[in-house]
Amino acid sequence: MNAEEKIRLQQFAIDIRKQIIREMGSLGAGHLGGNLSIADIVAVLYGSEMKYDPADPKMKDRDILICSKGHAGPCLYGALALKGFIPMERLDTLNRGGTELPSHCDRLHVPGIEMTTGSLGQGFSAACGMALAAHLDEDGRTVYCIIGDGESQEGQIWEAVLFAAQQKLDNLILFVDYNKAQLDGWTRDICDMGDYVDKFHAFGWHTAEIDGHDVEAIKTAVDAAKADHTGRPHVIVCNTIKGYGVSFTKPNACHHVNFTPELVEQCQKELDAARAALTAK
Ligand SMILES: Cc1ncc(C[n+]2csc(CCOP(=O)(O)OP(=O)(O)O)c2C)c(N)n1
Repeated sequence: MNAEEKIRLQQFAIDIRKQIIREMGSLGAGHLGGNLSIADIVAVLYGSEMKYDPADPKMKDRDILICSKGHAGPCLYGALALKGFIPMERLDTLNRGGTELPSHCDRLHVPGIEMTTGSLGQGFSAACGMALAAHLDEDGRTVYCIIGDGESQEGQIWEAVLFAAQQKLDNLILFVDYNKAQLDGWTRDICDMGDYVDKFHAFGWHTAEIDGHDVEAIKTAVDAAKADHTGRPHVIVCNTIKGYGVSFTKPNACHHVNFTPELVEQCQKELDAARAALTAK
C-alpha cells in the first residue's frame, strides 16, 4: 500500500470515529467502546475492498457486510453516511423516537445495512447463508462479517463455523473484533475463549491474526483471504482496543458511555488533532 492510500484510509477511519461520537453525543449515550474498536476494519472495507453503489444499495452482485455485533450500528452508519448512502444530518437522530436510525443495525430502515442484528450470535449465521447463496450462484460476491469476542461465547457462532467449513465457503471473510472486553469486564475473566487461531484452524478455516487498528495489515489480510480459493472460509482475528481513538476510555469500562456536550467536544478535538497530524506527515 502506498503512503497516500494509507493516509486516506487512516483519515477515513478517524472520520468514522468522529461520526460515532456525533451520533452518540446527540443522543447523550451509546455503546462507544465496541464501535470505536472496529472503525479501522470498517474503513478498509468501505474505503477500499467492497463493491457497492450508494445510489443503488441493493445493486446486484454487491458485496455484503454483516455486523453481527449489532450494537456497533453507529460505526457502520458513520461509514454509510460518509459514502452517501444516507444523509449526514440523519446521524443526529440516532435512536430517537421515529428515527430512521435505530442504534442497532436495522436492514429495514437503513440503506446499506444487510441484516438486522442485536441479538448476539445470530448475524453470523445469516452471513453464512448469504455466502452459501453467492457460492451456489458463482456470482463473485464476497460476504464479510464482524463478530465480537464476547459474542463468540454464543454456541450459535460455532455451529455456523462448522457449517461454513462443511460448505467450503471461501467467499466468506469473518473478522473477530478481539478487543478482549465484553459488556461487564474482561472476556478472559468471564468465559476465556483461548486461542482463536488454533480454534478456527481446528475447524478447517484459513486464519490470520493482525493488529486491527493497522489499515495496511487489514487490507493485506483481506487481499490474502480473497486470493485463497482452497475451499476454506477465512477468519481474520483482529487485535483491537475497546474505545480506541479517544483518551478518556478505559478498555474494560467503556461498553456503554454517557456523553455531555463537553465530552463530545473533547473527543472531537482529539480526533481532529489526530487527523491533522496525519495530513501533516
Ligand atoms: C443474545 C444476547 N445476549 C446479550 C446481549 C446484550 N449485550 C449487548 S453487547 C454485549 C457484550 C458483547 O461483547 P462483545 O461481543 O465483546 O462486544 P464488544 O465488546 O466488542 O462491544 C451484550 C452481552 C445481546 N445483545 N444479545
